[in-house]
Amino acid sequence: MRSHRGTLLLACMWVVAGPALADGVTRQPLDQGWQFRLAASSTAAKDHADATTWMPAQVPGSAQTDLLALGKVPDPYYRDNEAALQWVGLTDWDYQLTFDAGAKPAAGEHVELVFDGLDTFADIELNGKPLLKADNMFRQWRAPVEKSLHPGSNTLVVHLHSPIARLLPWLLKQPYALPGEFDTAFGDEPKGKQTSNYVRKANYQYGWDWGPRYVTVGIWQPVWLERWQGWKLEDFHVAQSRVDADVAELQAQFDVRADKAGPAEVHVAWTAPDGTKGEKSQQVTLVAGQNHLSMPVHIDHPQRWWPVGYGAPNLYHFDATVSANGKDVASVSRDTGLRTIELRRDKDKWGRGFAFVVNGVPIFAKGANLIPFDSFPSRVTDARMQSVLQSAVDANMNMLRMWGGGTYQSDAFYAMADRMGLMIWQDFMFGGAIPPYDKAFRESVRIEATEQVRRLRDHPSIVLWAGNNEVQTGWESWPDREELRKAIPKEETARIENGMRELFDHTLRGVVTDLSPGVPYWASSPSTDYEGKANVETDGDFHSWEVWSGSKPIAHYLDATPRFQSEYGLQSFPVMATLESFAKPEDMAAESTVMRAHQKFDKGNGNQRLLLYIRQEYGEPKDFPSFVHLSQLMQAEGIELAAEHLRSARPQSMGSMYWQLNDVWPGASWASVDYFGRWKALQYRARHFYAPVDVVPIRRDGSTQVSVVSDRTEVFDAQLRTRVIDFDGRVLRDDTRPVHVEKLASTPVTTTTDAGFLGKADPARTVVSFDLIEHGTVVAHHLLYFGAARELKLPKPDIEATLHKDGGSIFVTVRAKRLARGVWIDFGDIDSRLSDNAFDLLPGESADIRVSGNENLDALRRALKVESVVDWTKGGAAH
Ligand code: BMA
Repeated sequence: MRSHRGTLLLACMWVVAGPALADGVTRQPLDQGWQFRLAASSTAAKDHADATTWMPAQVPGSAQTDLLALGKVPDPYYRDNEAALQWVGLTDWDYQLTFDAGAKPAAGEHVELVFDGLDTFADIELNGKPLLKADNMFRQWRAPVEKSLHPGSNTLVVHLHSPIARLLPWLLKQPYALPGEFDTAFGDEPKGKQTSNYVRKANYQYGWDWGPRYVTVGIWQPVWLERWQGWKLEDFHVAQSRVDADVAELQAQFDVRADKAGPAEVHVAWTAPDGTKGEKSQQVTLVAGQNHLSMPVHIDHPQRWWPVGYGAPNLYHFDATVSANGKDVASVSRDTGLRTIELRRDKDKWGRGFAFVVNGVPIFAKGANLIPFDSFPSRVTDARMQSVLQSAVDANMNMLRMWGGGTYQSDAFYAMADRMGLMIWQDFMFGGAIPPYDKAFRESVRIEATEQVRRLRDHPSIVLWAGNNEVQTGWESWPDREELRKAIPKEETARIENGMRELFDHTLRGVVTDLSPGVPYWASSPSTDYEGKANVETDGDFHSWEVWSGSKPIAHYLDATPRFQSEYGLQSFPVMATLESFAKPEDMAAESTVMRAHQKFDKGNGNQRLLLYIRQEYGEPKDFPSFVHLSQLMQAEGIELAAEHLRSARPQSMGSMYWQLNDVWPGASWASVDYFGRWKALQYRARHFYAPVDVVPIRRDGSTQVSVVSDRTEVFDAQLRTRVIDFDGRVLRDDTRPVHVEKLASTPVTTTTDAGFLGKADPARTVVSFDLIEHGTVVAHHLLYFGAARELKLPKPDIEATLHKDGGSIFVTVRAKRLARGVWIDFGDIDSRLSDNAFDLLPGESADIRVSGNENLDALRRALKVESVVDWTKGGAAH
């Protein structure tokens, strides 16, 4: 029966070139030979007449990137070019392709034109006849074309409408506009009249507080011509009803479309991570039309998927095949991981918990929020995503939240996360704007969610689906929402509220519960899953923005211990090399037009907020590069405090996800990895504060609680060495005590007053060093100061730095005579990743830092620069 595997009945039936994919479908990619032009009907046609003739285009792509490729618009990320490109998103564009469809479709052959993604309002014509209308960026669009396709040459035209131009005239006639997120800075919409609420399109493209306004228009995903006959395997899914150490009870689920009823066989073969194989088949009777078939599969002692740090991210490979009349007619392959996910919300003395439990192990989530990788999604490569995800793993993160104001990511993204053991908290794409309540909108979202959950549900990395970002908390607490409620009739408020409830509590929850019941659904981030108010410390997840947005000092992070802090953040500037990519020497000032244009918080005023925090912690920056350095250090030290506070508060808190990991463009933002993948100080620090074992001194009101946090699943014994040292290197105290470190816990070790550490020593010239030692090795290290850096008498450290090769690797050895705060090793324009950076050096201490990415020792030597806090502040060193 199985002897025909691999020789697909359908693959050879069709003449036009194209890869024969095994689901019973042959796909002809329509990605070459596209042209585009500015639609003659657009008002912009007058000013941009040269764009009204057909020009070569890229699919997938956008009008913006196509114009850029032709040199018709300047680099959208350079200086303040953003304003000069706005017209593109306000214009309608036509895309056209002439393609060869080969011979006339055979009798009974199904031919469909498939758009994996259209951005966003599109009218499609095939050979001059209307074929399809699209209005949702996150859906796939299909149309049967057996009847409209010509043998040989065919012409496909996609008319794309500017979403703003299309919606604004309508919106201006409405009695009110639903509150959105960020108003345009370019006058293309009146204040408070945001069209983005009313369209299913990536919200961040309308401008965010970390990114520019580039409202793309285009065909942003691949286009195909699909053909099949007889049978099509529309979906294959491995549902997991029980997974533990003993057994995995699975259902191999096949969705088969059949042209006629009849007997068939479904077969599944799998390869376990260790190479062990298994298979199972079942005779079935197909009906004509849709068939949903489910075959139980039992795997003993499954090799389960584990998040990074807890075991191997094991993946099983499944090959699913449908055969009929003794021949294989359709097959697909899937890699999936077997694991259970529980969102544990036990009632306890602090309220109600919020903990991810994977395969029965409660996991403290350590990570950050992900935003899109670029303003222009189609130019994101797998290599760029891989590098950002690898940075997360390298910094000991285990979870990332794919935030709701962007796009659902590609299959490749989730496959990488699967392989790296990264857990993904996946928002549905709502960034904070209040959605319309009409049924048609909700139905469009339901279809979108159904497609996305089906596409992604076999990825073990996805551990949560969340309805939206900040829609509920925004509605409950933001002033513009409050104003709207006052301005409209009560019944209208009720309609808006019911609409949101319907969408986020029922529609989206229903999709996840039906299609991916093993993964929890959460109505909104932050929320209590519609069991009460959103954004409370005692229940659910929490976004903490009083520090930064509310201008509260960094120490305020210690005043709250939410159950799971899914957002909190501090901004910084990226390194000078990144700034040089978009700014000229004369732009290198915090308040220059260009630097303000790349600072999106509070319409460019964010640099003042940065300065506020820098002054609070370090004092006045000496010059612009110093401001950049200090912004990074301030961010790193502030987030470190919050993250370590949360980790040490385990199990009251079970998650720390700072805002934000990455950037859409080069500029000031909350990111720890910049647009070019360069690590800021925070990313280096995260590697320490998210390490599996960390020693955490938390100082409050003159008293310090030292805890050891451990993500290990076994207890262990260690010693805590405590040294009190003055900034010149005099050791005032050195003692060691045993510590029994609990597993998956925070173990309190001591509480000591400042006087207890210092005796008569000067708090402004003294540091405490904690080393956690296991079997003679330091496994965690932390310093404690008795005041903000500006209150300390930081000495001139006299740092020596030497570069040398050892084996195949290059190392830089740095040594400080006196205490050095925030040491930053820099190679300017030479891109290199260091094994550590942005660290403090104790007097007389040295550190060997591995340099990777560039092996040219001489060039590195010439470029090497090592500085620390005293080099960046106006006051400089104390002596
Ligand atoms: C959060 C996010 C984003 C925003 C960030 C920084 O609330 O959800 O909308 O970019 O804060 O302000």
